[in-house]
Amino acid sequence: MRTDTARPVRLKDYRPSDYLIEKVDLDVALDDHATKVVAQLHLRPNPQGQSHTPLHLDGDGLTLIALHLDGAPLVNGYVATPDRLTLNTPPQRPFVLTIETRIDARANTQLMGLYRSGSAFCTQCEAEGFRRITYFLDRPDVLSVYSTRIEADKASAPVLLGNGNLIDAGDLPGGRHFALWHDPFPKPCYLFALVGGNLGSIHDEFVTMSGRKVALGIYTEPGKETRAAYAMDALKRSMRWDEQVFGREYDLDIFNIVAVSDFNMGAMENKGLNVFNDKYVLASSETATDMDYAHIEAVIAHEYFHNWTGNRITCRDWFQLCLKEGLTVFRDQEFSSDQRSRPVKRIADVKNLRATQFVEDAGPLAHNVRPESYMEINNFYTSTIYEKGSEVIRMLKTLIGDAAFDRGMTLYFDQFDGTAATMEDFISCFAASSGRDLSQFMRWYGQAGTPRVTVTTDYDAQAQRFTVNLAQSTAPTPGQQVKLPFVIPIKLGLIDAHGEVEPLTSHMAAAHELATKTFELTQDSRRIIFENIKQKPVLSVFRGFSAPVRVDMAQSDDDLLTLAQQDTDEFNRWQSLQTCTTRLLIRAATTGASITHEHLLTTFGRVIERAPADHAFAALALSLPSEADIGREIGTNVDPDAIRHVREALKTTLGQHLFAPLHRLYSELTQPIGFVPDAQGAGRRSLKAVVLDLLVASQKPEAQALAKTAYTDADNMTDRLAALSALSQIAGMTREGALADFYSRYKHEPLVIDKWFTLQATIGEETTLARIETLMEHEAFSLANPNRIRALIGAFALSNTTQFNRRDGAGYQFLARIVLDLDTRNPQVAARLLSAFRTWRSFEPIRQNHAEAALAAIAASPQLSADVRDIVTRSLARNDS
Ligand code: B3K
Ligand code: ZN
Repeated sequence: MRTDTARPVRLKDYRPSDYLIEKVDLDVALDDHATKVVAQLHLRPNPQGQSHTPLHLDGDGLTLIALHLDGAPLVNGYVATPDRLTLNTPPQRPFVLTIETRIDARANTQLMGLYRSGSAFCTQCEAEGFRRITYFLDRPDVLSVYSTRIEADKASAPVLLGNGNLIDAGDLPGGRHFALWHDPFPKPCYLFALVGGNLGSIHDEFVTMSGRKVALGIYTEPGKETRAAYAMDALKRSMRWDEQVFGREYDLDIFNIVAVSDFNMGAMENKGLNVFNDKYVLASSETATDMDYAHIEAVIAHEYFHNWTGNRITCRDWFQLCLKEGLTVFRDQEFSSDQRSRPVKRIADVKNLRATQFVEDAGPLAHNVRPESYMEINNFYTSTIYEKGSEVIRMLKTLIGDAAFDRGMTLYFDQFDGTAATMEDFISCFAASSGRDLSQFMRWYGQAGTPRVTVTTDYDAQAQRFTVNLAQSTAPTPGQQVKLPFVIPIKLGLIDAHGEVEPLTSHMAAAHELATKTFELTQDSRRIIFENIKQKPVLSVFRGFSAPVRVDMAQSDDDLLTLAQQDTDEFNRWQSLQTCTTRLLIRAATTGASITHEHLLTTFGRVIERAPADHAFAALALSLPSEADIGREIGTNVDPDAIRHVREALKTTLGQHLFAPLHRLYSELTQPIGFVPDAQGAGRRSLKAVVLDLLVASQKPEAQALAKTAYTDADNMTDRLAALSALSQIAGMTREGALADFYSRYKHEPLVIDKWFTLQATIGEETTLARIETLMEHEAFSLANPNRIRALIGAFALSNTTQFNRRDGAGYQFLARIVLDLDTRNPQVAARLLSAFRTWRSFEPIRQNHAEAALAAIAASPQLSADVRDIVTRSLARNDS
């Protein structure tokens, strides 16, 4: 564990490296406790750097065995510690440094560098894991050509995989064998990977647009390889899509994916050898839900798309992380939109953005899409970098138009291929392609926080004039008190009794704005006047969520419900109903107002009537805002129990009031159709789940009987889990019986048991914390496996609003204990769990006090990792520093 990173790394201190490593020849002899690594680094002074400086190579917990300079043993002139190797006066000409280290992969519980997962050795190097394998210039702007020779015992590790193409392989004496891999594309060391072990596999082929054959392989735990078929299909679709939409072709002869069960995050885009959390590869209708399939498709695409956005063009430094992540999320979102339903995908993405990024932006961990300093880079793989990073690119596309966006992307690929680039490099391509000055646009990268846009309207019937007033403001975030105005694209439309008002005319708007109906707010405020509007219209604003902002608009409930039924923008149809429901729930939770609202009930009734036309959309429309959504909108002095109470009450009201139509719809939806994991089937099943949930919420005994039947009769995991989830709403023996049955059915399927853990961790009852403590003793639970931790403890802390935020503070104390324990083993996962405290200041004072005490208890520990120290320090800091 590194505890020595007490100084922040700052963007403004960036300097090119004084030395470059052009070529790396690695020889790795795999062994459980003593893997021998011999690294030959072909170094030379960097003409762009300073000369005659010492050479500092990064290390992390390394043991140096031998060191040679140009083939001769080095006896002095160097200092080696576990964390650094320094050559005081390195040659000022090209030279070769040969470094031998030993690593204990079995003892590696951080899962960074070389470690064991199941029957294989594997690696994870991003962000700074390569330095746990050998001493290196571990920074993304040092690009090298790698050859990797891997040697291992043939019986226990028959499969040996590396980056690039396979050059040679063969048997060795003593039951050992080797493979030699060569990757011709210069890359930073964070993209290095190797795998060696006993793995099952499936194989396929892809012919690229220029006719080159690529051998595709997916490797899994032996016996599970047939479950990689959907991932393989998603991979081939991703490869084709990137050719068709971005003109990007794959560049090596081989593309391999390895699924492992112990992994700190989702997956990793190592060149030609992606390593995945098996959760994002393995799927069968019996073990995976539609959501799992959709995630697999998205993550497979994401990692594949990194080959161009991340690998061919990488980041100059870690401050530019959004250069690859924001852009690659944008690309995978576009891919999924093309493969499935675009509006449904958009709604899902926006829900996720608000649930993760808006929350981050409103609390102590808020940071720029391009941060300016960090203590621990691993804590910056956040929703702000990823999801907001993608939104910023989406806005850019909206602002400059599709054609200029496409030309800008092509320019970017042409100009920066093979380099380590910056955000300025990227944006300069779009400035060139659109002829626009994008300097104000860059504020999206340099200012944190979610802008708030206030919208008011005025209709002058006499003058037939409709006025829209827009104003923006952004609250201070840590370290940033003053915010300058952003460029905010606002897509809007006007709806009257006959539908859309068209064409729009305004003397306040530019011609291109009227044509695209995308208006730009670039100052603190702006007024747009529409003429010749014969009837008072309803404003539909931020269509398709055209900017990642919060909107304050005093629209009447009736106007919102009109939009919910009539807006031609599907996103806003969904949004308007959500906004109206959220308002009602907030009024009820904070003032005790009634939750019965006739017009709202009728609108839900209409959604049910229209559901057969678009199942997936109806499922989203019928889902109430989550407890966290409501809390986020309240913002301060939040009482999660009050929120849960009114939300459950509304569900019951809806379930009872609409029981008959819901029941009819449910009967239609339960007609057997067979399981196909496509958007259509998934939409139908998601609607069935939402309808069942509302029926059960009605508290009618016949509804519980429906859920029991649904559970028993289910022929796929999506339906079975939905039924179990509906049953778990009701405390009692039925629930406990179903949970026990589920465990006994799936006890040999760790990824399914994770769902079982999550379901129990998210029950909103006071007994849940005790249940979790018991489950931690369960044979299926392990603090060594990140998926198990996230499924049980992560789900509790991040998704169980009432029980994690218990008024007696027990949820906070529990998490603090786990974080301290886990920190000694896996700091990255511990820090991620700790980020559950990011909303602590939004609660009422009693909860705030408990949360602060729990954070202070963590901060008081003398033994914290850099990861946890960073999160706890920022979480406790006052906002005004
Ligand atoms: N680039 C990796 C994430 C690495 C996280 C390191 N802590 C996966 C991805 O975004 O595709
Ligand atoms: Zn990524």
